[in-house]
Amino acid sequence: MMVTTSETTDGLVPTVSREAEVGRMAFYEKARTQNLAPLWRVLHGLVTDEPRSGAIPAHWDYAAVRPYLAEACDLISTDEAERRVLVLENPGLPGQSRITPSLFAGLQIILPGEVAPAHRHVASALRFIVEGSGAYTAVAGEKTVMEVGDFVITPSWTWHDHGNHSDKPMVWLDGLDMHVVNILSASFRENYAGREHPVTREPGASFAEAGCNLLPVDYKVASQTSPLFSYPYRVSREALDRLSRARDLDSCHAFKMVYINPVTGGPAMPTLTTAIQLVPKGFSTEPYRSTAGTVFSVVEGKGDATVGNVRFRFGPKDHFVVPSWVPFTLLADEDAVLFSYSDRVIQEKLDIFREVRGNG
Ligand code: 1HN
Repeated sequence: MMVTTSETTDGLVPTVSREAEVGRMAFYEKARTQNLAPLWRVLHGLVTDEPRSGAIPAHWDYAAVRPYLAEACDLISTDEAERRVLVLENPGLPGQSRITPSLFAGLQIILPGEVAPAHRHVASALRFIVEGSGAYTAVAGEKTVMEVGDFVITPSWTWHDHGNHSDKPMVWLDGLDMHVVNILSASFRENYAGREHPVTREPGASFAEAGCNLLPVDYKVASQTSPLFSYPYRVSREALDRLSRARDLDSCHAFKMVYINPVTGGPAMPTLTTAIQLVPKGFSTEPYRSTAGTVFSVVEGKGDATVGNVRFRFGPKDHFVVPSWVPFTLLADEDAVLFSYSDRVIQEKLDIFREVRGNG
């Protein structure tokens, strides 16, 4: 009997019959001694008809997660952990520190008085603030105070440390591209000699330089990452509010804006597409799917998300993931604001991004 692609689920996708394979096993074993392997045994698993990410739809209710963050604080210090992060692991990819094959997501908690020591790495990171007020992150010698809903960038290979001088814990979502860096075997990291990197710039210096529709006259673009490393929520929230009055909503995204690098007009980060969206009360988005698996962090509002066959409620501080090529809809009971990130920008650079609007 011919075994076809769709009948197999084991990753071994023969284009040939299993019976005929028996007579070839000795050849395969012999070939293996010369580091040779037959492509025809794996071809359709390597080059699939459609995306097969292995990631499955998943969601993390903040009410369920928060006690684990608290318990982690009792069990380990930031000094010992370096970063006290609980990884949001996709249940379809257990033990791999992945929320999708290409994306890392984790929730980091830092207590009053703690410092997460300075280090740098090739992987770029984003922070999206979930709980607390007034802790700081220092990036390349400039401190930024963080508030709920702020989006903060740690560009590749920049020294960064975090500290909490407030009187409450602070929690944020960490999104990193290290899985992409690692598949390209391009990872480096190092610790800073001291716990904290010296502060060399005034707070707000980057905002003055690049955040006011002005640039220093001889400004030179130094990297593809936005020099604005903090995008405060009060600014993005107001933009969404005004946009919702100025434009018609999009049937699949309602009001969705991507964070950009104001110096280049390109995406804020070279490897991660980041966005903030408003789904107005009572609105239900049309089904949408794309090849860019996407992580969501809910800021405001409640509603229902349907991701493939999985339906769940979402509310503030919840997280969920929509894997590549899985259709999803959002229905808001109240005005809902969601932050999201994906690897879309990489796919666009490679000319491989695909999306389908509606029930296509
Ligand atoms: C990292 O350096 C941070 O700097 C957070 O806060 C999360 C997850 C994996 C690897 C490095 C940080 C991280 C991380």
